Amino acid sequence: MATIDARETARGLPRWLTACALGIALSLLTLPTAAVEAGQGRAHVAKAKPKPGPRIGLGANKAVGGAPRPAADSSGDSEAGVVDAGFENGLDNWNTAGMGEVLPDLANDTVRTGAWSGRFALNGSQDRSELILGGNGNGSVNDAIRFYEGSEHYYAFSFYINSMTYGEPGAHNLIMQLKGTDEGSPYFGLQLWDYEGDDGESGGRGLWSHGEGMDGDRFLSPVSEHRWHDVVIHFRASAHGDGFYTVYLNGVLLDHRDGVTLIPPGADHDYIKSGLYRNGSEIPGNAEIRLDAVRLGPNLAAVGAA
Ligand SMILES: [Ca+2]
Repeated sequence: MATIDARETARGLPRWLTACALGIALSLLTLPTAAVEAGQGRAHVAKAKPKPGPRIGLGANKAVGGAPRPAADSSGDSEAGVVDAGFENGLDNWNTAGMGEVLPDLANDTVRTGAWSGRFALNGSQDRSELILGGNGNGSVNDAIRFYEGSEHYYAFSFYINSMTYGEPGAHNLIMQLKGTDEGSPYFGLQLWDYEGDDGESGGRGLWSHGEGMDGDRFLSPVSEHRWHDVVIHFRASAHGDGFYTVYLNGVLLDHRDGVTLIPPGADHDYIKSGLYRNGSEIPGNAEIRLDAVRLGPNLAAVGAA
């Protein structure tokens, strides 16, 4: 990673100039306080106000700023703005609004962090078993975490394929989506497909992209069953082409696009859905995944992926 070394930038300057610059900087730093004390310069006070943080609905999330942490998941929990949805306290930091036919449950036989993971299982022609990020585990969507224009975050999760009926063109099989508040398809989604590709050779069985913001259905990587895969998504939401995303799989850069729209037309904001979303009548059969180590935060370290 490229880092800027402050010593390097100062090295070429004469010592008096460095001292002079430091003096000016110090006086600028103290200026607003002095002006306030003298009863002048209200404009300085207004300018000095901290900028509001990104608009995510963290207010009611119990895990923000110091939740009980699983032993194996020890970094970053105390950092402000980190949401830990790793299934250690039931469905804490999730809600079940719009979950589909099957309520996800908890399992402790296969976990990525702590003692529990989330289990999402469908059979027959069942369509959906999903959770929305944000909330206290009940059916209210009020505490869903919302991503408005310019919201930039890191979202990490791990998934484990226990059994899978894979999707194909005409049959969605999404495990994660940035869903808009419109009625249409998400502009960002990750799905499990088994498809040879339109040209018969550019596809495969594994992880595929989905949605307008990702340039449609594209094969991203094979993913083996019966092992954990760690995903990190760095994204900035935008309704008008000012967004970006970067997807890492097991620590390797998988996909990146700049200048993309991730909030669909007609939507006010995005939210995160995770689990299984498929067209069950097109691809009937058993499908079961586990999710764990789900975290939303402002940087890689905060989501435990540094
Ligand atoms: Ca866990």
